[in-house]
Amino acid sequence: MAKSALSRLLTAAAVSLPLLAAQAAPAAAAQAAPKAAASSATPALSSVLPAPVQVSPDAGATFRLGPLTVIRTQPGSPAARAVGEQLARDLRPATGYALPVLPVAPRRLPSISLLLGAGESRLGSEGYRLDVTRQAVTIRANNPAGLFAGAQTLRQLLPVEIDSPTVVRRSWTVSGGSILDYPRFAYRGAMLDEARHFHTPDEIKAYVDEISRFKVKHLHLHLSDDQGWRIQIDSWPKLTAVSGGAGTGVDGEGPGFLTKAQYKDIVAYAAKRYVTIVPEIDMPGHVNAAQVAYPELTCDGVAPPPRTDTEVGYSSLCIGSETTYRFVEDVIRELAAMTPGPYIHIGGDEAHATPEADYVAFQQRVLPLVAKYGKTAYGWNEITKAPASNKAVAQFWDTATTNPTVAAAVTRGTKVVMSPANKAYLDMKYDPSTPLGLDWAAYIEVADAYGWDPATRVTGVGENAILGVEAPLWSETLRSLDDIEFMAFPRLPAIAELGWSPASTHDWTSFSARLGAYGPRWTLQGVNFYPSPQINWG
Ligand code: TNX
Repeated sequence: MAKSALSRLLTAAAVSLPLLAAQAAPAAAAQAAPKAAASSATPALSSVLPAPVQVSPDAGATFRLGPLTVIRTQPGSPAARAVGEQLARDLRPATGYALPVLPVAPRRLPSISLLLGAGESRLGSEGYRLDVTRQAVTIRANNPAGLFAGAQTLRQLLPVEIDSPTVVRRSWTVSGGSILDYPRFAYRGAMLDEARHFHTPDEIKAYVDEISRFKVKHLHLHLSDDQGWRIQIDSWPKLTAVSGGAGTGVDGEGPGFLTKAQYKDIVAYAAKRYVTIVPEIDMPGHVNAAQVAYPELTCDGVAPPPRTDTEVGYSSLCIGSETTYRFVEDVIRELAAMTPGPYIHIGGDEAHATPEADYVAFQQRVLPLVAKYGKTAYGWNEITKAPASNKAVAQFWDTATTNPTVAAAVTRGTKVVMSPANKAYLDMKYDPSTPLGLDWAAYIEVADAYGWDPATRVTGVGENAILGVEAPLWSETLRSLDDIEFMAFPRLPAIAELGWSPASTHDWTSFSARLGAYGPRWTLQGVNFYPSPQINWG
């Protein structure tokens, strides 16, 4: 509602301005124009989410994006060109400008340049340098991923109306100066639970668009659980035929699953936004849906009833059965074959129905299977009970700040992604009045999501052990994209900033001001965000 009202207003403003200018007395037009057009100022160079490493403003050097602006990309680099084309597609709707993408910029035309060969090793593979002068915006990076990150920064440096889906007549200016920027952690992720409620390929793509603006680089898809199985596996077709069918969501909703073609299409779509898909098949617990489809995956061979409630911890694969490992290997092989990213997530959480020794035996066989198919094994922190986890990535979801098993694994080489449930879980309610979500770990307001440091959170799990952070979104209570957005925003940018920005920039006053100024962008994008009372929305 707010979205369409605002876009109507903006459209009306865009249409009425020339009329005003033509009809009214010059003095009246001069008064009306700035009021209607300048509903927001040019953002300061320091207003970016997540906070950049270094910002050096130059008050004398405002850049003006105009109808003649061209986007120049590194000659000979199709990837740089693709980032330029994407940036042009992002900036055309609101500006209405042509923004041609060229390998050279004609002299004297204002240009946005995306250039490789930054020659600065500290920028790494994702960093960038952004320079704004009167004539040009220049983004330099070592890799196309850095150009994409710089382009996301540039979008935020343009006035908020740049996120309008329709043309807005205003002056498109960027504050002068330089930004030097690169991530603190390599892994910055979000997770979406496809199993409890299925979310369509279009909804997943929309989420990819929304998270990639904040330099989030991984989307972990939780593709199986007790209720449903959401990814096509050719060698076990009943997984989706039965457990991706009607009534397989929480409360009997559904159906839904991703075909291999849809999955590959999502992978390719995400890759264009420098987002890597991380698929998860949860085991040896959370497998009721698989056992409904294939009773031979239970120890007694009897199919359990389908489940659409939200209980956890009651199902287990049959650890002593070779059928189990044939199943697991088939699934991992097919998943690895359709996943170009480096990780296969094998779950491993809440296996309360699997005896401890069996759990370890299972992981000792399964963790190496992921490596056999060329991928790095990734699992919830319980996998650190198994010695084979020393080459894996463990996702810390505990609410406690000590976990000796995880700390011991770290000394053996295990890397950790931090997702403490009472800080990083996007499915937790903001407060008791939040209509969606759960509250078993905590109420998580924006200040709680932002108010922790991944490198000091857990005893014995320091900066060097940490691969990064991830914000999981479990979907027991979430159906639509609106629901997803309401829980993810505005907390996702908080987690993104903990993953990207140097610890030295951590500051609630700064973060909350930048977040507040971002609100109107979500409104213009049609993103349903929670208007937290902790934030002064711009
Ligand atoms: C715990 S956290 C789970 C999920 C639930 C979630 C709800 C974790 C690894 N497992 O099965 O969906 O809580 O917040």
